[in-house]
Amino acid sequence: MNITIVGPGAIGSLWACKLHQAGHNVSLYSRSTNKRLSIKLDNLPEISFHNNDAQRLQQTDILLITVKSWQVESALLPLLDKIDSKTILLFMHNGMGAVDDLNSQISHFPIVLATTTHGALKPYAQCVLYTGKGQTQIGAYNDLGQQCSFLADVFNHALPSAVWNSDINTALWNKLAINCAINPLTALHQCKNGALAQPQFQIEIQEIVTELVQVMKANHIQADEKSLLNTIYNVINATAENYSSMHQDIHHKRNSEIDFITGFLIKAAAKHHIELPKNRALYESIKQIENNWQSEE
Ligand code: KPL
Repeated sequence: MNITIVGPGAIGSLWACKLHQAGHNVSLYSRSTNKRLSIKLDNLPEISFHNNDAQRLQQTDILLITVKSWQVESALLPLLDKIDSKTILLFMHNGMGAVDDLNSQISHFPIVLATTTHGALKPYAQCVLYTGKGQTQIGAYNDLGQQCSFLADVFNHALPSAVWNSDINTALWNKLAINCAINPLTALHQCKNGALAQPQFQIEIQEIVTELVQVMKANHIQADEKSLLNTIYNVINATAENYSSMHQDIHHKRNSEIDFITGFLIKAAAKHHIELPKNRALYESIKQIENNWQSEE
């Protein structure tokens, strides 16, 4: 298939290499002005991809958008009049709400959402390391997207395991819950994910989860405090040596995804008049750090 990856960061680069190895015709779209970009996956020989090639974009079957949630709109809007209306838009990022914000402009395309737990690290521009095996769940966002369940086979063949989930919204809410618990705390305490297993964080994590479950239930997402806590501690332990994406963003003074993680949760709660004192405090602390850099500039 012809696949274009918009935003070859760590996860985008991992998929670019894996889909290329699986025999697909992969090209990239990025901020770089180079016509070709090379990426080396682990110790394998580097692969040279076409970058920002309008003709390849026009012929693309799948547009895999792996930019950060707050970059989705600015990365995608300029490409819309350059792609065929049958092109599948496949979004893979942390957080929720970015596609809702754009929906009125893209609803005529098949739209598919994905969430992955594969680990990838991009230590420098031309290199990506596959740091942890995970699972990818893919599911339809709109009616046209319902016809795209074959994508699970395409992605599973390239990098197992990938499954089609007919209730992707629940999968995304569960990933959101994990990110709400781990990301702001690790960014504020400047620690690895594993540090959150220490007893001093237990009450805070419990409070975050109690609020999450209230909002999930109000949004008709099945949620149970005990099993959600269990899932979160499993991720904390499985990714103990990782720095969360929000920790890395804040550490490098980049915009974080807080508006699409805790911010999305707060907006969803407000629709049901639910107060979230713990999550709101975390949201405001991260926003304050970001605002301080802006006023320094
Ligand atoms: O998704 C993640 C992130 O860092 O954004 C987790 C699951 C917390 C792993 O680090």
